[in-house]
Amino acid sequence: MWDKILDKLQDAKKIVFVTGAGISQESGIPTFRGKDGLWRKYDPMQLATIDAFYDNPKLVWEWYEERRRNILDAKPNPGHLAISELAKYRDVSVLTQNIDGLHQRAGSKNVYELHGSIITIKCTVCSFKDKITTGFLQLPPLCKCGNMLRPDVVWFGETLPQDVWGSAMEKASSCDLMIVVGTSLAVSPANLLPVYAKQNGATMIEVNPEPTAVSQSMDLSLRESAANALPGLIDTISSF
Ligand code: BV8
Ligand code: ZN
Repeated sequence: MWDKILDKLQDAKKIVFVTGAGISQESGIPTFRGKDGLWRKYDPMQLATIDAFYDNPKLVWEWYEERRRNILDAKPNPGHLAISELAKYRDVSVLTQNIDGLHQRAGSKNVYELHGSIITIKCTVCSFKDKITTGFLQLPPLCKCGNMLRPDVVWFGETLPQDVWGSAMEKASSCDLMIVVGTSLAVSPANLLPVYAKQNGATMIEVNPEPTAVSQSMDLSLRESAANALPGLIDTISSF
C-alpha cells in the first residue's frame, strides 16, 4: 500500500487539505461531536442559527465571546505548522470548517474559511464588517447604524460565502492529492469536497483517530491524531 501511495505523493503538485475541529483539538479547542464536544453541552440549534440569535442575542454573543477568548489563548500545534511548512515545497490550499484562524496563525496563506471567522464581526443590516480588536462594552454590540452586530460565522441554514465556496469547489475538483484531517464530515456542503476530489481522480488520504463517512473511499487512512501524523506525512511528501 505505502509504495503505491509513495509514487502518488512524489508526483502530487496541487495539494488540498480539508480540515475540521479535530486539527485544533490538540491546541485545546474542543471539537463539536467529540466526547468533550461543544454540541454535547450546547444544542447547536439553540446557539448557531439566526433564529437563536434573534431569540436571545446576548446568550449567543456570550457563547461566542467565551469561545473567542479560548481561541485567542490557543496556539497552532504541529499539525497546523506541518501544513504551512509543506507550502514551501508544493502548491497547498487549506479548505477549513474551523473559525479559529489557527491555520493562518501557523503561517498558512491559501486558507479558505468555509464557515467564517470568530475574529470578524459584521452588521446584521448594513455592509459594515471588521476584525474584532477589543472586548465589547455591551452585548450584543451595536453597529454605528444602530443595528446589532453579529459574529461573521456561517450558522446552520445559512449559505456559505459564495466566493469562498466557489474557490473551494474549484480547488477540490482540480487537486491531485487531498488530505482530510480532523473532520467527521457530518456537515454539508463542506462534506462534498472529498467527493469532488475523488471524482477528479485525486489520491485521498485521511488523518483521524476514528473512521468517518468517507473512510472507505480513502487510499490511505492514518488512525492517529493530527499533531502526531502530519509532521511525518509532510516530511515524506517534501522529501521527494
Ligand atoms: C447550508 C460555524 C444551504 C459556526 C458551522 C438535514 C440533513 C442534511 C443536511 C442538512 C439538514 N438540515 C440542514 C442541513 C444542512 C446543514 C447541515 O449539514 N446540517 C447537519 C448538522 C446535518 N448545513 C448547513 O446548514 C450549511 N448551510 O446548507 O446552506 C441551505 C440553506 C437552508 C436550508 C438547507 C440548506 C451551513 C453549515 C455551517 C454551520 N456552521 N460552524 C460555529 O462554529 O459556531 S458547522 C461546525 O460544525 C463546524 O464549522 C464544522 O463544520 C462542524 C463540525 O464538524 P467537524 O469540524 O468535523 O467536528 P466534529 O466534532 O464533528 O468532528 C471532529 C472529528 O475530528 C472527529 O471525526 C474526530 O474523530 C476527529 N478528531 C478528534 N480529535 C482529533 C481528530 N482528528 C485528528 N486529530 C485529533 N487530535
Ligand atoms: Zn450597520
